[in-house]
Amino acid sequence: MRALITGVTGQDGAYLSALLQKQGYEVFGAYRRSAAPNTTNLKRLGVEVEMVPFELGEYENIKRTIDKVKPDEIYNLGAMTFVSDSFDIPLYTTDVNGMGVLRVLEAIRGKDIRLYQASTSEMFGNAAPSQNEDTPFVPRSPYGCGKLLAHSLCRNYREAYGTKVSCGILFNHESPLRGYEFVTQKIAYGIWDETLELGNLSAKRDWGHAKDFVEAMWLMLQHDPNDFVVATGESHSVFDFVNAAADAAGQKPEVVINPKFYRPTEVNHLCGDASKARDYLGWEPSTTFEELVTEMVREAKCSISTSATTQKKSQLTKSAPIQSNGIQADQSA
Ligand code: NAP
Ligand code: G4F
Repeated sequence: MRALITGVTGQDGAYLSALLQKQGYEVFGAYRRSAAPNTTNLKRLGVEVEMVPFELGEYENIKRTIDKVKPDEIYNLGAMTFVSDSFDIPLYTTDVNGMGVLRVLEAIRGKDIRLYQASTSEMFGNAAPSQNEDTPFVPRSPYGCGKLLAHSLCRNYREAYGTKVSCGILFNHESPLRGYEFVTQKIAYGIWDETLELGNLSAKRDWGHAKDFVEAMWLMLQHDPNDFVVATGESHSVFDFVNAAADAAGQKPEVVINPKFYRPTEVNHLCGDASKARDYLGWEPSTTFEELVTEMVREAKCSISTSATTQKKSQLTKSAPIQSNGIQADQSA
C-alpha cells in the first residue's frame, strides 16, 4: 500500500508516518517548498520517508505529485494551523485550508484513491458541549471557516461523485512535537521559566495525545467513507493545564496575563463525544491528560537542557567569531 501524507513535517505527519510504516505502507511525505525543509519531527521519531514537493495553493503541482506517487491513500494534514494567525492572514488561510482541499478533491475526482481530510473541532465554535457529528457548526475564526468550507466540499464530493473521503473532526491533540506557539507547548517550556505570559486562561479544550489520534485517521480509511469526531471526552481549562504542568515540573512560574494573546472571537469550551468512532472504528484514546502533560513537560526540560549544553560547548570551543563578511575577527584587539 502506498500512502501520501501532506503536511508530513508537522506534528501529526510525523506520528502518522511512523504508524503507517509500522503497518507496512510505503510512505511518501509531501512537503511545501522552503529553503530548508524541516524534518526535525520525523527525525525525532526516527522515521525516514520519501519526500515529494507539494503546495496546497497550486493545483498543477498537487495533480503532478498525485499522478507520480500513485497513492492508494492520501492523508491531507497540510494546513495553516494556528488559529490566532488566521485573523491576520484570513485570505491565505482560507485559500490553503479551504480551496487547497478543493484542489485535492478535483485532482482525485474519478480516481480510486481514499482521502482523509483533517477537519477540526474549531468548526464547532461556541456550540454547546459535548459536541458530536450532529452538532451544528458555528466557526469563530477564519481558520474554522476555511476548514468548514473544506469539510462541506468533502461531504459534497462524497455524495456527488462517490469520492472515498472521510473527515476526522479531531479535537485538540498535543505531544512533545507540538509547534511552540500552541498553548500546551508554550506552557510545557514556559513552566521552567520565572514568568509565563498567557492570554485567556478560562478557555477549555479536550486535549488528547497525537500518537493516539493518528490511529483514528488510519482506521477511518479502513472503513466506509464517513465523518467521525475524535476526542477524549474530558475537558480542562488553560489554567488547569498550567497547574498540571506545575505539578509535573515541581515548580510554578508567575503567570502574567497579556491581552495580546486574546483573540477577536474566542472558542470557549470544546469537549467531544467520540462514541461513533468507538462504536464503528473501535477507537479509544490511551493517554490520560496527566500523562500527556507530564510527557510534554519532561521532554521540554530535556530539550532546554540539551540546547543549553550545546550552546555552552559551542561557546567553549569557539575560536574568534566570524564577521558578517566571513573573515575571522581579530580577538587580540
Ligand atoms: P502542524 O504541526 O502545524 O503541521 C502543519 C503542516 O502543514 C506542516 O507540515 C506544514 O508545513 C504544512 N503546510 C502548511 N501550509 C502548507 C501549504 N500551503 N501546502 C502544503 N503544506 C502546508 O499541524 P498538526 O497539528 O500536525 O495538524 C495536522 C492537521 O490536522 C492540520 O490540517 C490541522 O489543521 C488539523 N488539526 C489539528 C489538530 C490539533 O490539535 N493538532 C486538531 C484538529 C485538526 P511546514 O512544516 O512547511 O510549515
Ligand atoms: O493552543 P491553541 O492555540 O489551540 P486552538 O486555538 O484550540 O487550535 C488548535 O486546536 C484546533 C482543534 O480545536 C486545531 F484545529 C488547530 O489547528 C490547533 O491545533 O489555543 C488553545 C486555547 C485558546 O482558547 C487560546 O485563546 O488557549 C488559549 N490561550 C491562552 N493563552 C492561548 C494562550 N493560546 C495560545 N496559542 N497562546 C497563548 O498564550
